[in-house]
Amino acid sequence: MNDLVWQNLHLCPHGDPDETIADAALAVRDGKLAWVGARDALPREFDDWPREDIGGAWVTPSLVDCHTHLVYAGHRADEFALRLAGASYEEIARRGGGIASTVRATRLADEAALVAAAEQRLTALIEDGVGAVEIKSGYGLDLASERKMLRVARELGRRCPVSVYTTFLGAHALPAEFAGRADAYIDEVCERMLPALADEGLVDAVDVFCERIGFTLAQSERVLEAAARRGLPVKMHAEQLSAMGGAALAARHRALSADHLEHLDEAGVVAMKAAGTVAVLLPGAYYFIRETQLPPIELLRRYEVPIALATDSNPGTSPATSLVAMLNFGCTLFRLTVSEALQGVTRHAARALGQDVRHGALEAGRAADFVAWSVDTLAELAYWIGRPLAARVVRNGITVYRRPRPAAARSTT
Ligand code: DI6
Ligand code: FE
Repeated sequence: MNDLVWQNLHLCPHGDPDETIADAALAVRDGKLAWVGARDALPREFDDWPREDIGGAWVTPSLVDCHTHLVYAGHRADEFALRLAGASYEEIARRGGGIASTVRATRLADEAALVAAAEQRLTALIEDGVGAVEIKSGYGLDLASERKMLRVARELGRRCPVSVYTTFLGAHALPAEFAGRADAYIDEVCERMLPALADEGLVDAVDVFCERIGFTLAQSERVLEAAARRGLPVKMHAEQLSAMGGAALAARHRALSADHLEHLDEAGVVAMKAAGTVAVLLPGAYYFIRETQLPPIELLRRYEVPIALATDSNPGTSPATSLVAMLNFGCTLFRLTVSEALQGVTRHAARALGQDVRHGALEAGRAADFVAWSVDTLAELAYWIGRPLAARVVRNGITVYRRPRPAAARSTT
């Protein structure tokens, strides 16, 4: 069913603008790519398949948002106003605001309310070209509430035309009931919460916020070890607000990724390179908290550490629901090239999820997940800010989103 040849596309099969096919075709069988290449090389076996003409549009793999906190209740616009009046993110967190305020709201919300709130944000991502998304827990901070968040993430994966990968971030912040007892909370995370949630099939990976306002290196390492005992891949929020050595620790534990990394040093870069750990940069958070310490892009380039970009979509430091906007932020703020940025939201982001066999490239055998863009050049994807660019989003060979054409264009045809 749905066997189809998509033709007349300007294909960028691996998210690398230096590697494109001007007049390409994709043959899709049972939702998977049966063949990818130049249209004039299409094998004879596809001659009598139905055709869908894409009109010469640029086509890339669907984008991968490899770091989000999409599931939560409420928002923090009030805190934003406090920050505009001079308070820092860390000060607000130390006063019981910040993550703790979203935890209070999320604990009170039921699953249906959380699904409804997150589905709006996820829909915005999908209509922006995202075909796979990571969703973290971490606003529950007790077993029942973390379970609720992860169940909501799984439900979003069933409802919405996108692949959802869940990450257990029980060690995101210290819940109020454990004030002054961080080690006891880490016991709870490692010995009770993680095993229970993993047994329920709710956890695809494990993350920890290694930071002055989060958890120490020693506490973070215990979380990584607990994940390893369950055979679960790990990642880490590391070196965001201070240099703690989290990235090197993550690399020692063969982490899929270390994320944020503004304060990463050369030893951390070397360790990440050796371990194959992806550097996930989050320019939305850098922008929103007006960070000034830049991640060490030159070092990452010199050691050829793969760089991914993600939204970090969350209510406190990155209320962003456009991964395409992060292309512009990554290029403008971090001076990434367009090529680095595009590969950062396709193949490197897929690798940061440990899902590079499934997502982030268009090759025979993979899912037919791709986006047709209304741009003349790929550089426009990193150029426009806030302009909807995805004309058509295809998942498993089926169009799941088509951007309505403006009324003026419709009336002339
Ligand atoms: N780093 C972040 O940027 C988010 N979490 C984290 O560990 C912020 C989460 C929030 O402020 O709600
Ligand atoms: Fe984050």
